[in-house]
Amino acid sequence: MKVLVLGADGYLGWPTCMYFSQRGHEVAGVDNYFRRNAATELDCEPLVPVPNLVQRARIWRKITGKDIHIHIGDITDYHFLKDIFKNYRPDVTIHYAEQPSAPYSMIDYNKAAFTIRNNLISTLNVTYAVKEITPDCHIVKLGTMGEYGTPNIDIEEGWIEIEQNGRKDRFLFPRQASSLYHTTKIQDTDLLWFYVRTWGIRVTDLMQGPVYGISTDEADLDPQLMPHFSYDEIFGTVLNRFVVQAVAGHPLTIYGKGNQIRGYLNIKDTLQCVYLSAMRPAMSGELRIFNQVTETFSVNELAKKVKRVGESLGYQVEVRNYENPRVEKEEHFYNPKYSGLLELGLKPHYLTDEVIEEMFRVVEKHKHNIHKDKIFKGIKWQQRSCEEKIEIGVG
Ligand code: USQ
Repeated sequence: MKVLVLGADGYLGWPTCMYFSQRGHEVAGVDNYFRRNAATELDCEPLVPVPNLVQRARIWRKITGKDIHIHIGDITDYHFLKDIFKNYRPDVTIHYAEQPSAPYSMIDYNKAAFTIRNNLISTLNVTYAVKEITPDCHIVKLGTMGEYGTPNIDIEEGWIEIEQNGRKDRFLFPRQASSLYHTTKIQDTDLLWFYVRTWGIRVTDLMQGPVYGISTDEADLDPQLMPHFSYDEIFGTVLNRFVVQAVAGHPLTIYGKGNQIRGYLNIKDTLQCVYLSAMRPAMSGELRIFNQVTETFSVNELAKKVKRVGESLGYQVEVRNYENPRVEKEEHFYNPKYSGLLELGLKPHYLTDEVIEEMFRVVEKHKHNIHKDKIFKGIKWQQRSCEEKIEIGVG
């Protein structure tokens, strides 16, 4: 297959490029370096500095003899994207090219406007390029479990049948997110559903939970092939942050009561899920939705696991409840269904103590890169004043 990965420089994008390439597919990766530039602007560099995308593709070729074609540019520029489609003609486009952070989207007006513009226009452009140039190309789009929020009913896999006054119909499952970023993902889903109905394109929308992990089979071939692994409050996901905090001797930062439950998955399983989706495409005129998680935990449960493993390795791990900077429910029902990807053949890597220990081992090697002051700045969903924003150094 000819695979086009949009957002190829990110935490998931680069491992995805290598995963497909390793399995014999032709891969092209596109990125505008948003994530690198934002990390520099906001002083939140990843744990391990990674070479740029062109350099990583060169290292990959040296090790495996395989090419990954790189294009640096912004897919919100339609002409740039259209040219790539015209020249490359992908069979599948994996769309990760979005601003992926909930805290980033809540910093201020400009970041909110950027998130809306970037995420919605990039999705619009992908659908247009597919329609105009490669109508049969399957779009695999990364959505988020956060689209559903935390409703007081079971979360179905994308769709729900509703019976009302003796009549029935099937709708997108109700969505109500708790950040502007997550809200743009709801809007993406709506946009895709509109174009699926109208143009008959084929789309898989993956509702992914927070991802953890630093190792993949391909990344482990060379330290320079590692993913962007963030531990800061803006781009780091909770379990990755907790492991770094434990190694750094920083208290684990539980927001609020810590009873927030989410569905999690190992980065290795993200790769499998995207691969399985690409190999078994949605049909023309189908918006196929999978809930991309392998198990659910509360924040307290994650902290407990990290503390237990950390202490078995000789660390003193303190767990602390911080005033929750977010507006989210801290006690809620949570019961998502997630059988679709298992039925496609997903073999989950569950969160065992051994997996957490392996994360500790990698983080330990790069301990000297941890800046404790990047761990918690307190980006609030409801900032009280401009002064407060300036204090946290992101104004
Ligand atoms: N949390 C803490 N302490 C921390 C960081 C987070 O208690 O130091 C809590 C949050 O309040 C939240 C939960 O942990 O209740 C998950 O937070 P997160 O930062 O790991 O994940 P989130 O902001 O929801 O976003 C991440 C990815 C995003 C993806 C999403 C999937 O950054 O791209 O869409 O996970 S989901 O959460 O299912 O919507």
